[in-house]
Amino acid sequence: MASLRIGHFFLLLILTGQVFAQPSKLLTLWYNKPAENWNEALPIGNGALAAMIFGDVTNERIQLNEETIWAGEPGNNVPENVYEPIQQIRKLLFEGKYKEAQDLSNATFPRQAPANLNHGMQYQTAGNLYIRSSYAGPVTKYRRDLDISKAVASVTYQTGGVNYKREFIASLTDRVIAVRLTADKSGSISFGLGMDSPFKEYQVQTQNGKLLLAGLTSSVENKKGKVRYQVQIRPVVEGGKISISDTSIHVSNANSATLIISIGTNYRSYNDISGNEVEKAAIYLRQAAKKSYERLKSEHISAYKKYFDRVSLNLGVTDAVNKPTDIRIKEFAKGNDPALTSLYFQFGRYLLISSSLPGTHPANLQGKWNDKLSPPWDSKYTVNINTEMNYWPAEVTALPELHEPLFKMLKDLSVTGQESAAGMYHARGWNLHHNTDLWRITGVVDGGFYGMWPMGGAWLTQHIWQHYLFTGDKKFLEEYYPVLKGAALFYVDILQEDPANKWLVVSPSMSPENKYEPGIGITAGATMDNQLVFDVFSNVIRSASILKKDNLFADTLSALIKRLPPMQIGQYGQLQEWLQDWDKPTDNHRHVSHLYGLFPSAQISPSRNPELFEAAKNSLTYRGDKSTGWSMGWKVNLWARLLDGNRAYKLIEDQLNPASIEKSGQSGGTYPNLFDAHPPFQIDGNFGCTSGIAEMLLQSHDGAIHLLPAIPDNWPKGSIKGLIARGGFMIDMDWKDGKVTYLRIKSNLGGNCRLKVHNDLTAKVAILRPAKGENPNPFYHVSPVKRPILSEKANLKGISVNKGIVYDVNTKAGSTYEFFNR
Ligand code: FUC
Repeated sequence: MASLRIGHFFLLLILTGQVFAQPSKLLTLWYNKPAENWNEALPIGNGALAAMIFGDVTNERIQLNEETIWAGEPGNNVPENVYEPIQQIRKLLFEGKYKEAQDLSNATFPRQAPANLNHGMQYQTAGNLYIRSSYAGPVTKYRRDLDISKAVASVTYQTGGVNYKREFIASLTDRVIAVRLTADKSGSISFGLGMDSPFKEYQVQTQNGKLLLAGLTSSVENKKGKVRYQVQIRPVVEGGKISISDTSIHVSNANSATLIISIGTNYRSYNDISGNEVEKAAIYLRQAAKKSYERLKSEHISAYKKYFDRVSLNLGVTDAVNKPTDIRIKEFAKGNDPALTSLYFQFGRYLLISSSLPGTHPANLQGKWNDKLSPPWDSKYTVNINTEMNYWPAEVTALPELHEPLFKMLKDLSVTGQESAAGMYHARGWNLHHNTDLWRITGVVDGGFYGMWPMGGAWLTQHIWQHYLFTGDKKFLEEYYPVLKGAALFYVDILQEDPANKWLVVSPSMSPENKYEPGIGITAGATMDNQLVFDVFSNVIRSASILKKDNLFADTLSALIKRLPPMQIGQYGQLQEWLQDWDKPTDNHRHVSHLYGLFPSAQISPSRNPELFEAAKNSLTYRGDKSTGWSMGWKVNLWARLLDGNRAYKLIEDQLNPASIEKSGQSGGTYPNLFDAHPPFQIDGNFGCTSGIAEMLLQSHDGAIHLLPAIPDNWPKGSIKGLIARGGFMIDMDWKDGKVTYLRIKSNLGGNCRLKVHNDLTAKVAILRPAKGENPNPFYHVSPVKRPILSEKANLKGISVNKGIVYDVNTKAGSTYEFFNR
């Protein structure tokens, strides 16, 4: 039977009495051979530590990371004496002298960092632990897997008549990595431990039964490498014998062994590296070593499940689930493996839990997984899309606590960013440009073409407001209000009056990384900037009113909002990317920045401004589908917002396409370990696609909870549990043929629950009323944007979207409501 849908599947269970596919099987990545390269290895992590498991039974490699091992030392990278050139660039832009403006920007902010500056530091690997064993006979029954329902990786194999198992966890509770080696015959476990690191200088030694690796990070540009780190590994062995040499530890004939791996650095905060790496590593190691492996593991699993189990997704199960994961990726295009999509969705949640726990740093370009000293784009924080995308799934897939590391980073940036705001722009408030790193730099990175984008704070602070909309947490809003206000204050001070239309615009800036003429991207009033400033100001106005403070400042912002440019529809019926009608329908640039207004923002809607909706669709159609991994991840969300489930699904297919290991460039896909390929590996595409799948099932940005807004033909039947809608509504739903067959809503905050569906619902208890007027629930208030300006040449055809049936339900905080297909 080629295709067993879930309904038949339970029948099969009863008939055969076999456990064919239990949840943990559906949530396991598995392979029948060791990883041949890093993109086949399996990631584990606890936010602070991360590891890649290769699974070679004779020479296991565990590649290790600790989140604060970065090149360099504290310090910002704000250039001096750039205010006057920036004024000059503004003037040139308003005079239409774009090439001169770009040339001056390139000269002011050179591509190579000048001697007294830097373009951000590298996130660096700690090194590798090797477990070396030799076996007399051949190894059979090999299996390597990662169970993301528990966050446990394992390798099992048989040799010499003995069954061996190795298990790997990055403990969420104890800040260590633990490796457990067992066998079904006593005295069978023998291995040697060794370590190395790609740093030129590092020391490996043994001390008090521990294997240690000590290192110092790299000096780059104007910064000295000052992060000291130490990896400490303690083997805890039952039976057998341990022998210790200067640089390695050997265990022979043990019954079982646990390796506890701890890593400490001298990092304390972005401006303080006075910590003691040896003590820090030792404290965590000592505490963890007091616990049995079984206890470490069970505490880890329950801490992990607290997050992971909040959401489950079932898109159907076919016998494709019986194949190894790498084969499933190769065969995904056949269209008969819906469970790979749900695995990929959950893998995104797994990666966020494993790389961004409360108290840790935000997930960087590679989450926390990196085997290099100089990784692609330094594996830092690129904030003109990538860092934001990492956090798109946080709220909707019920992981709001994991947003905290990003918020903490914003607090740091709201301090360091005052240096760039004042130093470069003579402005109050704070800002950053398109990159930051462990040291919270806020200056221009990679020169005056890519780097002249002063909008980092504008985009990142959207996450603060969105967290409030999903959780209704006023204390949080109060705590972060100064960060929001500081971001707005910067734009109050830097907006410039465009002489042609008297609009207020950001200048100089760019529509991220795109150009309108060969080599020229610098601009005034890019559409994305106008949308971002609109959101920054709106968020502060609404926060000030919720928190009953700062009336005057809110009034100032309201006056300024009226003077921002409207969105414009250009000659090709497209949403203009720039203030001028410069878009080319042949432009397939990976960034789709002007569509920020469609997603993640909520400025473009089929009911409120259908012309903009149509123009956004035209723009996305011109841009095409295939691109970098993250670009395709964004497009899944965008097509979902355009209510086109089949097109969104097509992008998922493009994403779940095998990526070749060697390639780097503009055509993304998926590696055998399910990591997203830019290529090379970049984690944002994983998170973007997870968010996109959620957007296909549920949206809550446009005045209502829209259920099944973009359901593709390939998902005729399914169920989702635990997604979150704005206003704190938790949604469980089953569907069939595009109709909601069962719906359960838990209201965390109470208030009006406006539901938009595509079939009649009925309820036993809750009272469903046809919706009337604006949604009175304040979390569903949408700030209205200006009417767009249309080019005379724009030939819009009008759109037709299914308006659905809209209900209102009064809800009480803490109550649950059930609905059925009528
Ligand atoms: C942005 C993108 C690149 C890459 C880099 C890390 O600059 O344009 O494609 O993802 O970030």
